[in-house]
Parts: sequence; C-alpha cells; structure tokens
Amino acid sequence: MKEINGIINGQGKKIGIVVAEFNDVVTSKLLNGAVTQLKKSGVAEDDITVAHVPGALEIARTINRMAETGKFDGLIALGAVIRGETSHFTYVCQGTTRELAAASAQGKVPVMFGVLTTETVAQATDRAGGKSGNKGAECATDILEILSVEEQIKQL
Ligand code: INI
Repeated sequence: MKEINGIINGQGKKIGIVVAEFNDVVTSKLLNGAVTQLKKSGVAEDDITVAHVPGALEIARTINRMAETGKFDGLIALGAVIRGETSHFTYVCQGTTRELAAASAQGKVPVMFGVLTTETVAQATDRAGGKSGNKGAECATDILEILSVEEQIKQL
C-alpha cells in the first residue's frame, strides 16, 4: 500500500493571495496571518504576490486570472462576508463559494478557501487571529500541504 501525506515546505514555492477590501478590519488580519505563516514555512517574501480586490464577489475572477498566468504554484482567497439585514449576504456567500470551489477544482492550480462567512463581526474577528485561530494562517499551511501531496502523486 502507498500512502501520501503532505509535508509543509514552502521553499521555492510561488504563492498568490487575493484579498477582499470589504470588512478590511478582518481581512487585513487574515492577510497578515497568511503571509506570516507562509514566510515561517519557508516561502520567500519575493515569491508572495498579493492582489487586493473590492469585495468577496471579485475574488474568484482575480484568482482565475492569476491561475492562468502559470506563474503561481498555489493560490489563497481571503475575504469576510458578515451577515447584514438583507439577503445580500446569502447571495455573496453562495456566489463566492461556488466560484472559488470551481476555480480550485477545475483551474490549473489549487486554491485555498479563506473566506469567512459569519453571523457577526465578533465571530469573524475570532477567526482572524482571535480565540478561534487565523483562517489566513490555516490556508497558508494547507496550500503547502496540498502542493506536497500533488508533487508526490506525480512521482508515483
Ligand atoms: N463583500 C464582502 O467581501 N463581504 C460582505 O460582507 C459583503 N456584503 O455583505 O455585502 C460584500 N459585498 C460586496 C460584494 O462582494 C462586491 O464587492 C460588490 O457587490 C461589488 O461587486
């Protein structure tokens, strides 16, 4: 039996991040968590590219453009969708989730989903460096893990 486990080693890896400006009190913390963790894991600062977009609904399009360049090994999508008083929240969540899942499943490179969808600002803050960790940092580790798994699959 062959078993594959990803290892976390960012040396030589080129990573793109797309981060939404909407709810930037939260998304700036996700970005900080992602960049800090990538660097801790061995990714060179020059190998990290960050694209800022207006809101969650614009993330997938920019992720797709970055994927098409062939210049990135992996991509991270960061955003925060927080429930307001209208159904807009639902549409933004559904659109963003569906498009990013498609980008990762069908695009050239893996895409990590670091878009928080929460009821309150407090829940989002908890997940952006607060008591429930930092989703951006998790995405940084996860992208390196999946890249390692894919490399090992190619070598079978
Ligand atoms: N964008 C977000 O990133 N988070 C939100 O919570 C949000 N809400 O609730 O409206 C949001 N809306 C903006 C949207 O993503 C687009 O940027 C905008 O509609 C322009 O296309």
